[in-house]
Amino acid sequence: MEQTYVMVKPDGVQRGLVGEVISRIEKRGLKVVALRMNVIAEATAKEHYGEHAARPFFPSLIEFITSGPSVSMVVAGKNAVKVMRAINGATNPVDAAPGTIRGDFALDVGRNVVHASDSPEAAVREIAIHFKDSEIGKYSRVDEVCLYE
Ligand code: YYY
Ligand code: MG
Repeated sequence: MEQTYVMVKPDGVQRGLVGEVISRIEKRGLKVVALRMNVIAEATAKEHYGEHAARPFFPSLIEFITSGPSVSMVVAGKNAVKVMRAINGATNPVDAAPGTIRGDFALDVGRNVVHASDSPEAAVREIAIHFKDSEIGKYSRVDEVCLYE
């Protein structure tokens, strides 16, 4: 099963949206296999968002993402990377469709509630930044027999 890295950002935590986000992930059939709430260290945030280091929004992005507790997850399932990006919606909430997390709960690109890896390669990289192998659980959902053909 494919795995992806998902974060409920500090705005999502402070707005009480952790349960809403996890609920959408679980209802879709994806499986949460690792979960932690913590304040992400600055160095970790810079590594995580390294591809954006030269962008003008980088300093404010790092400041925001380390400003309070966030929730990190590893989410597994068939096409988990692509499905999770679709659940989150477009980066800028103004372009995010209703029914997506960002389309339902956000207005500003810098306060878009959630993160998810944008490719399988990025997922492997990001999972390794945030979790040890031993922190990733292995279990079956009892509904997998119905979810998968
Ligand atoms: O992967 P995703 O989160 O959908 O978007 P990215 O293009 O990777 O940007 C990461 C993060 O940076 C975005 O979720 C909000 C923030 N950001 C911003 O504050 N201003 C921008 N113009 C673009 C991105
Ligand atoms: Mg991204």
